[in-house]
Amino acid sequence: MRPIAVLDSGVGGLTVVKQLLAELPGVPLVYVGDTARTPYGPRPAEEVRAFTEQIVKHLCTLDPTRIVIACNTATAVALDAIAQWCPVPVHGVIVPGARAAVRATRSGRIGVIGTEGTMRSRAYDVAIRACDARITVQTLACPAFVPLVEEGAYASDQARGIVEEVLVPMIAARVDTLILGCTHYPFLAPAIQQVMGSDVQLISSATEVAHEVRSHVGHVPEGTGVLDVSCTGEVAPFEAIVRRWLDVDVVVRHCVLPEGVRMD
Ligand code: I24
Ligand code: DGL
Repeated sequence: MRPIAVLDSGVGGLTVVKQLLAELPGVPLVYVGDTARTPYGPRPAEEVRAFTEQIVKHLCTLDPTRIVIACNTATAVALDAIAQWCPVPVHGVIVPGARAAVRATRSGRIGVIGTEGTMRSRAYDVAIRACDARITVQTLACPAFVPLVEEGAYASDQARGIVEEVLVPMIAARVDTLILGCTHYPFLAPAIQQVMGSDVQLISSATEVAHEVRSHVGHVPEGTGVLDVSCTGEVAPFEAIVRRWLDVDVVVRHCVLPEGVRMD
C-alpha cells in the first residue's frame, strides 16, 4: 500500500504524525526529520527552500499518495515553489491553520506566533487575508520558544515566565484567536492559554492539517498501518523521542538524502 509521507525540520512534525495516526490508523506513514540541519526557523528562506525541496524529491521516490510538510517554516517558504513541480499532492500546515482561525474568530483580530522565518515570510497573513480581507493579523516571532520545548522545560515556571514576557505585544493587540504557527508550540499551550486568558482560542496547525489530509483520503483501511521513521542526524536520541511521544516500538533509520535528484 502506498504511504502518506510527512517531513519536518526535526522532531516537531511528530505532532502531525500523532494526529494522522489517530485519524487514519490503517494508512502507512513515512516520516523524515531533518535533525542534522535543525532548526530551520532562524535560517534564510533560500536555504530552507533548498533543504525542503531535497527532502520532497527523496520522498517522491517512495511513491507516496500525498506529502505533508509538517514544518511551518518550510511550508512558509517552500510550499508554493514545490507545488509547481511536484507530481504528488503536497499539503502544508499554514492554509489549514489560517482557515480554522478565520472560522473561529468573532472579533476579526487574529494573532499568529511562529519562528523568525515563518513570520518574515508573512505566509500566515497572506493566507488569512485571502479568506477574509477584513481581518487584522498581529504576528509575533518567538525565537525563545523552540529551545524551551527542546530542553524539555515547557511545563516549568521558567517557561511560564518567558511566555508571559514574550506575548506582551500579543495581549496588547486584543486578539480573540491565536494560531500556534510552529510545530513545538502546542507543548506550551497550557502556559500560552494561561497568559492569553481563557477567552482566547488557540489553533494548532498540526490538528488542522490532519483533518485536511483525512478529507482527501477516501477509503481508510482497518488495522494499524506501517510506520517508517528516519532522520538525517544521529538516530539514537531521535528514536528515544519518537518512542516516548508516539508510544510505539518503532525502529528509526538513518536517512541519506540524494544530491540533485531530477524531477523533470
Ligand atoms: N522534545 C523535543 N526535542 C527534544 C524533547 C527533546 N528532548 C526531550 N524532549 N530534543 O521536541 C531536540 C534535539 N534532539 C532531537 C533528536 O535528535 C537529537 C537532538 C518536542 C517533542 C516533539 C515531538 C522532551 C519530549 C520527548 C518526547 C515527547 C515530547 C517531549 F522526549 F517534549
Ligand atoms: N518545525 C519548525 C516550525 O514549525 C520549528 C523548529 C525549527 O525551527 O526547525 O516552524
